[in-house]
Amino acid sequence: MIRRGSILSLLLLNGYLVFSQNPFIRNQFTADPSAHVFNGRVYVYPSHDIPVPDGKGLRKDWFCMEDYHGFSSQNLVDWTDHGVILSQYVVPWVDSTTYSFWAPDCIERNGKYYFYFPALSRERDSVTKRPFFRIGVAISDKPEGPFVPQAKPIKGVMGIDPCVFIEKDGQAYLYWSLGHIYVAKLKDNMTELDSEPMIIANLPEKGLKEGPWVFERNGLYYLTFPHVEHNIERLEYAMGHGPMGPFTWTGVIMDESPMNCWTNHHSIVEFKGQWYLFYHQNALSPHFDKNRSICIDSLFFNADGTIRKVLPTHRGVGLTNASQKIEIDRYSKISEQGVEVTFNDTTHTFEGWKTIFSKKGAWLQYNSVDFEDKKYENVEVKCIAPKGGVVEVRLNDINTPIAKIVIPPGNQWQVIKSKVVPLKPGIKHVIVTSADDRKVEIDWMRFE
Ligand code: FUB
Repeated sequence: MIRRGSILSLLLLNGYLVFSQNPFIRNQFTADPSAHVFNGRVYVYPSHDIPVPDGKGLRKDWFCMEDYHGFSSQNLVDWTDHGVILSQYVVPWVDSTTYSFWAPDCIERNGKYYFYFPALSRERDSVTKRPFFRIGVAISDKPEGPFVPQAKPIKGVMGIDPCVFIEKDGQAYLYWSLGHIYVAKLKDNMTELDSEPMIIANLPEKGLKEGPWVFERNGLYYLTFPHVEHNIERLEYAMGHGPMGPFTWTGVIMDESPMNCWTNHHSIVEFKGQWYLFYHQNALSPHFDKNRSICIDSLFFNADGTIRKVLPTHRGVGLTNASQKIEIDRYSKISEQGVEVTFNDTTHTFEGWKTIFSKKGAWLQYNSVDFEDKKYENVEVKCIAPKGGVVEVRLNDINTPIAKIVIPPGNQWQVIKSKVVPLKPGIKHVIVTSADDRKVEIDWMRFE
């Protein structure tokens, strides 16, 4: 018989992660997410930020990336980490002292998967004698890799942030950035240019532009990109009638990071009839914005094809099963006073967050919890209340509390189990309210 603990270890060994909230990868830093749907699953190819190892990388306060992981999910909630899909040490042309595996992309063509990645090459600029960015390709039979790199980078391309788009007629296009945003056709072999690089015109002249992402919807072509209009990047877009434009600057998809992360880098993908924006922030590294974390939120279009601005959320997307840990610190709405969210452990941020209630009536709401067709009898809450405390749990479709959690005084985490009233199945929003002014900290709750 397999015990519950053994199943958990098995899942962890296979890199199984369950997070529908933002950020959705919490055991490592990730950035620059390129998302694609392959074989009915969403695959995300991010950069893999690491804290700069002593004496390594380019600078202590700079990006440091030595490999790429691939992630996939069939529901945007349960994620599989496919492990290292490409390491800088196996690419012959890359200067592996530079830890410069920046934003990648991946595309499928005729059953093969082509992974495009920028890195500082072993070549040196003839004037500055410094390394410069090239873009390489690595190939696999599977979207999860491992990918085998080509011996040389793509001829004629210098820059970062590759993005590949294949038009309905089969023509593939490579986009990248280096001050401007460039486009060129790719040959059928997907490893060589088939046209001269062209600068995409009509984009903002001032302020850094990078990270192009191109997609088509209803015959309209979208060139989306991070741009520094003020002091840090925001996500903007231009629309056109073909993959090479001409494009017209149209608007802002996401404003500057509320956490002041200097970069943002995104992708936009449709999955099961809903469009999603993948992007990054520095939620798990508030004091060093070169250690970033990838997030997802839903994206919507107006009737004329323009994109509605996306507000970054903690809640993210997807349903949370009522019997799984509901991390209420990833709330959907919160009262203005008497409740705050802090890290469980500020030196080990991968331990996540907790919610601290300190005022009677303070509340937060966590949306889209799936109360399946099951009988729930109890709610378990992991909490601490130094002087004791009481919180009540409500659902959006019932006016009276469904559970009252009475927490005995103590300075250690404890899991308190309380009875819940009989519940109808369905998808509901969970609202947690403090019943008095005593301080109560909550890590998570779940129904059983
Ligand atoms: O991740 C390194 C660089 O930061 C990316 O290539 C840029 O797009 C920015 O996100």
